[in-house]
Amino acid sequence: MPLQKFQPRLKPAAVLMTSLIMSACGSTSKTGSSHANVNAPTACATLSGKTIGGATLTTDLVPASGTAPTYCRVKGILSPSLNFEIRLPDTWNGKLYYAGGGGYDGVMPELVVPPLVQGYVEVVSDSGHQGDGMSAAFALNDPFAAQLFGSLSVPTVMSTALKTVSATYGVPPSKSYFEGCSKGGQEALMAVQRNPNLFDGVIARSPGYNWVGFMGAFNRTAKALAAPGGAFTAAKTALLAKHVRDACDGLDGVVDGVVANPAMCTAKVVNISALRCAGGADTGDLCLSDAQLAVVKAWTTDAVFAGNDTFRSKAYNLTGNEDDPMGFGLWVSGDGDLKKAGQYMFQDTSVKYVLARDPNADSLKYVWDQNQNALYSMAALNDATQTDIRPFINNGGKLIVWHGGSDMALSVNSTIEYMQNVAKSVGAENAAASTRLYVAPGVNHCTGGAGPDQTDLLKALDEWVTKGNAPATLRAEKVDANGVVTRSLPLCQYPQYPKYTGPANDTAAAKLAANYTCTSP
Ligand SMILES: [Ca+2]
Repeated sequence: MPLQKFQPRLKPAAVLMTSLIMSACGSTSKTGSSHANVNAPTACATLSGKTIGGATLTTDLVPASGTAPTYCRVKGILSPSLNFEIRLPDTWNGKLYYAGGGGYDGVMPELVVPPLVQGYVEVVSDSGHQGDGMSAAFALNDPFAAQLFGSLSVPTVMSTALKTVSATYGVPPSKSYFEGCSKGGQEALMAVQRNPNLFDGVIARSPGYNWVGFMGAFNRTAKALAAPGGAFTAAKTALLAKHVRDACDGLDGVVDGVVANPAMCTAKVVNISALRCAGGADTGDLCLSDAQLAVVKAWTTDAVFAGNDTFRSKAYNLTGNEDDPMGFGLWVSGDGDLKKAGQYMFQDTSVKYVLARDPNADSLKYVWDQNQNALYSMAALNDATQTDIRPFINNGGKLIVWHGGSDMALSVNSTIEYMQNVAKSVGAENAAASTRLYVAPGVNHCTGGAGPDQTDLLKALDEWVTKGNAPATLRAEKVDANGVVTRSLPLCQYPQYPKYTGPANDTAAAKLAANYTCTSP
């Protein structure tokens, strides 16, 4: 079947809110059980007007469109304003797939086609409020909405979804999975930590799990960019990216626009000071001013704040992909117009509506850890930083964590640090038996980028949960608008990276996963 194609739109909110896309070409499961005769029209007829779990359901039959099959769309609202949708397939495979949201949520996630094609019941919600995914305004005067957003919407909606599945098919799902990216990745880890029995398997992609830390890092970088002479135009970003590629691209065995082995791309190798403008003032597009070098320094050093030891965000790597259209300009610099950058917008709305609780507050003058009560409150709501996930593991849960190596929204190094701390907390044996960490080189936030971004993680998770086939090296593909695979790489278990081991100076060979070997750095 054709692979799902993600169409990137050049807005951070859109990226965050439509970031659940993954390729999938697994065959449709056929369970042959008693629910096999409940097709989508029957499901709609069964559920229309019913009140389940406190929500009165409305249904409509959505006809097949493009790659999406016919399905029954069930809508409901849990009081006061938690909107959810349950999407019931024509032929149920007996399992449930819950897709996470993005940003500050507030909108219903779009249909994720591959799980529906595979016969999953699909569940989504707006997380409890309606609004702009780039705005935290909902949280100012509605503490319940803030709690739903932070941690309660998923278990609340799941309670109703499980009852709805049983009412439709006569049996609950045999397995339930959660997958989300960015805020959805936070929702994934939140479920693992606080509702360890809710899902049999969880996929956390590019998780924004350390809300206090990553928003604080956004604030620090924004201040560096706002300093006199600190602004980064697209030309400055292109200069930086090329400098990094020239130094590091070939260190993984092939010059292909992807720095796949960041461990070798050290500060010494990059030697960023070689870009300094003579005298330190900005003298044009061929060098960086001292203020711009200070931005790079902020970007590439850990951000650590007063208070709890989880109030931190790891440094970002220089990847050589800073000039990607979905890279540094979109997320960090705004190409010289800071207030258009995703990170600026997120930290600004967080200061106004969550920390300072003053819509007129100036985030660039706000000291991130000046109000410890505010930080602890934000962490209590949103931080999924617990590392002892033994309740989830002991319940048989399997966790796949994935992060794009060139993510310029959330640092891949923070995710690596979290998983290293999980291993310390649960023990290496538990971690190896029940968790996996993959870093996809050259991939942007959730999707897109120079590197192959598509891997069927749901299929890997399902085979792990249902058959005990633990995932090892997976396969990542880059797919063009026509569904054609244009490049592939092995998706290696961290800390391994795909080292090129094919013929030299062979552009075609460099595009094939078979010519790479997962290698320790
Ligand atoms: Ca390379």
